[in-house]
Amino acid sequence: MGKWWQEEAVYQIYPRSFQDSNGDGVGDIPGIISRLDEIRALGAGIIWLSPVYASPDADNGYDISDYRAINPKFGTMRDMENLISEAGKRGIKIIMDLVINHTSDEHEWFKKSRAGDPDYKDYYIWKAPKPDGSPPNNWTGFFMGDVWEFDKERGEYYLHLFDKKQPDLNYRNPKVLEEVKEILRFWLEKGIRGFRCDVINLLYKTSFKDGKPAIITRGIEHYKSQRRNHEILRELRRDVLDKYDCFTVGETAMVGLDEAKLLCDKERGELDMLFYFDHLEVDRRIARYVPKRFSAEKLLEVLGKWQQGLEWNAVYLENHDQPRIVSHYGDDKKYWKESAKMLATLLFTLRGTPFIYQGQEIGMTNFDFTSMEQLNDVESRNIYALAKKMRIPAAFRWELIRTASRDNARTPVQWSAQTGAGFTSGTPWLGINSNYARINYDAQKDDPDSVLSYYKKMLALRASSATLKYGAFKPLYADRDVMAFARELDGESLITLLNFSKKRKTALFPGEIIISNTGRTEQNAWLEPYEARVIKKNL
Ligand code: ISL
Repeated sequence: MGKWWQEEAVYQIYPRSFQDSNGDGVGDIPGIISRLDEIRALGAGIIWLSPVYASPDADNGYDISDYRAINPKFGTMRDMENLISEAGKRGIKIIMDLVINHTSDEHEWFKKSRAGDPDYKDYYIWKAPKPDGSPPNNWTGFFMGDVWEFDKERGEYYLHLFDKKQPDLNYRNPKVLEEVKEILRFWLEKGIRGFRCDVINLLYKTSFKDGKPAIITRGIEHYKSQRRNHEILRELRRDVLDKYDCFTVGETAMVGLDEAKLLCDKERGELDMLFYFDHLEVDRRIARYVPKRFSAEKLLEVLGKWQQGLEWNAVYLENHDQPRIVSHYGDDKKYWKESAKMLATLLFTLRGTPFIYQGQEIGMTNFDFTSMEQLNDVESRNIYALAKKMRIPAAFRWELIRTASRDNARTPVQWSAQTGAGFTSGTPWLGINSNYARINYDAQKDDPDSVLSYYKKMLALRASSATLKYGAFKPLYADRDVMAFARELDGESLITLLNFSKKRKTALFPGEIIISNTGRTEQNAWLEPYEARVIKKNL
């Protein structure tokens, strides 16, 4: 038996798109409470709640204006306490998003800092302009634009790696870290059992020299996983987290394996696990924006590297920043159901804590928007504007957005075939995919052959199998379309065999089929399009 956060699966909720309870078109905390039974029925024991803190929503809550208050769109502090206790009654623990690289520019700290208040003036990263008035250095940001914003009131530039409404905190100022510790204590005392730590490897900026030439995030070598960043994580652990039964999962931007090994090293005590991105970018260049051909061989190579390189992984295929996996590595048309189940087979047979993103369990697909006006995401809008400036043709620009936009994952959860998809009785804040009449929770909940039922079966299988939870990972075979790997423990081997293509493929690993997405129980020598099998063998 491992720790509780190794035994359980996590369900990520992006609150504004999960369940609306009051008809204002925005999901809310009472809505989440009304769906706890569905999450329990799925088999997840932990919820990761994307930000619900007070926020002007320039980046949908990842710009926090008060860490101790709830965004009124989502409810009240009482609703939040109620959620923690209602979840607890069902055996579900809650972790929150911890966004401490930056705050909102509407946070009190920033307002005071900008005004030059002596207690707050060094809470953020302020620099004088160069003699010609230009920004302090040549860095570029994560949202495809400038990282320096000139503030007239203060007469200086402030740093923002993300949107200009997300100024970066200054971790050279020891007071900032003390504030963060207090915020952690505040939520842990309320019964929160851990944190997903937003861009947690970017906290400390060691130098402000110009960056090396790069297309995006020029300058990152001066602030990614710096020595002091590691120390900060250890300090948070020692002074706060160690006093509670909780865990952390870091979201680590552009992280490499060597860096990750340090961040997750048990003895060092920095993070319990982390999210990397390599496995979602095997068919992409420049983060996720330029396509290249998919290869199962490449995917297995990447997965194998991380599965074997780290003692424990955070395993995921979707989140609120990524396109839907069935539209990405699967087929959201003819083989929608088969490929959604095949990808579930992959997710739950890897070694680590599995993370399911809302809607993934019913095979939700990318959005079906047809124009930029339908999008909300700040990153997508910036990329579109940049591409326009670069004179990239309109059709190509749209293609970029369509395949990679973060809004693909942010359309409301499709609960039923009713108007508003059972998400809202009002006008949804972001368009609902018109396939909701076909793809929805109600249509799947009692159908033993549905994607949802398959997720439940896979979760139950993982829960009952020490080999799937703790067995060693061993790559077995891969080509462009097919992959096979084994999980091995105490003389048992469970082999996952997956077809990522629309073609029939020859492949055979002898043994007993314990689950398959075709319902097949007898072995044969080929795989149907997107077929998945888990095969048991004694070693
Ligand atoms: O999206 C990414 C990977 O494909 C990365 O660029 C990176 O994960 C991301 O930009 C950082 O994301 C996190 O912090 C952002 C916020 O907008 C995202 O929603 C959040 O997940 C700033 O807080």
